[in-house]
Amino acid sequence: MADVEKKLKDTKTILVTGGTGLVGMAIKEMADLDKRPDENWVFVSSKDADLTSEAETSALFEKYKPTHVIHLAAMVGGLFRNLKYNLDFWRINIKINDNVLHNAYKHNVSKVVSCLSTCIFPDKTTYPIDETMIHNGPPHDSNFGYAFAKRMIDVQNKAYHSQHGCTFTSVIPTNVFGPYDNFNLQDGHVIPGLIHKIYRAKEDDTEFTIWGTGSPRRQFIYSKDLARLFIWVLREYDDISPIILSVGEEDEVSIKEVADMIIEACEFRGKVILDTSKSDGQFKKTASNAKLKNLQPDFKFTPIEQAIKETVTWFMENYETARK
Ligand code: NAP
Ligand code: GFB
Repeated sequence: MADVEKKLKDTKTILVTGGTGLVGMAIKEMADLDKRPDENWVFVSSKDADLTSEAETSALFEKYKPTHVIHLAAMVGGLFRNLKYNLDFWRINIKINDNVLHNAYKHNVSKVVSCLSTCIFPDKTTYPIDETMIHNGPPHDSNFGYAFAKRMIDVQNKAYHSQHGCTFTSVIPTNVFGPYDNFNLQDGHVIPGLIHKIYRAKEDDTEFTIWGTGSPRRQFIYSKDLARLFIWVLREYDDISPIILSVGEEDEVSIKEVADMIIEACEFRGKVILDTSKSDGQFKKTASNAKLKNLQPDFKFTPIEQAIKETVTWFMENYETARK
């Protein structure tokens, strides 16, 4: 009996908020591939609890009694959704983050890993950007609501640590893409948006339109690579200061270059247009992954062309059910 009790006592219950999204689904796939006997993973969405509600968040924590939390749930979107709804991005994400972190504290969760983003860094900055620079000036104006809400997670983590000794930390992913992304043309990010547009250009035999000049630069991380790194952070990284999870500066590509990779992956032979009437957003947000490389020197990222091909294949095979 003692053995069973010990096993139960040592079992970690890992609650993943935002568990049905792009990043959550990738973490689920990677956790399933690397099962541990002492880990019980629970993936939840807004159907399980609307985390803007304190009561629903508290009931969720009561129900699952998590020992660990990966906190992904957020109002998320690409440049054009952020341009339209900066107030909502601020209000909704502030509520979700306060409810999740305060319930994690109240329910004695031993570790929380939350999610920031490389787009929250100061717009006027030196490059490459690193983890120490989050609060060194205002973010790009296109997404200030989201950016300030995300920056407050870092403040909250420091406050829960200094007042209560909590191990609440965060990761700072760069732009993520992969299966289960949001392919909605207005609200989604650039890679799913371009994949959806090229799919429709092929179907309707029309031209393929890239918004903006195509010259802004981004570092893109495949969701499955991010998921493997997230699981490592949950298991091994106990510093409360954030860690950037990104490909290297040398892997930064322009929007036009990534569009060309998608054209190649989709074997599109039609006309390509650059609609320069649309915003370019932030020109670049080049981040350093030196801290990650120092801790995980052997980590291998999936080559972007392969990751894009896998994402295109997933979208075509799941077109009917994909978020679009
Ligand atoms: P996503 O695909 O839009 O998924 C968002 C998840 O959050 C969904 O499971 C959604 O559940 C849940 N959610 C949203 N509002 C909620 C609410 N009020 N209550 C409960 N759950 C709610 O987003 P993602 O791209 O996976 O992003 C995950 C995390 O990574 C976010 O914190 C985001 O800020 C961060 N991040 C993303 C990127 C990127 O490029 N995608 C880059 C850097 C950081 P429902 O579907 O039920 O609403
Ligand atoms: O992924 P994205 O929407 O967001 O990329 P950001 C926007 C860039 O891609 C701009 C160009 O330069 C757009 O002009 N682009 C070209 C397109 N075609 C398209 C298209 O069809 N759809 C979209 N969406 N863009 C976001 C932040 O910035 O980064 C969010 O606003 C979030 O808060 C995310 O953190 C990671 O990379 O510009």
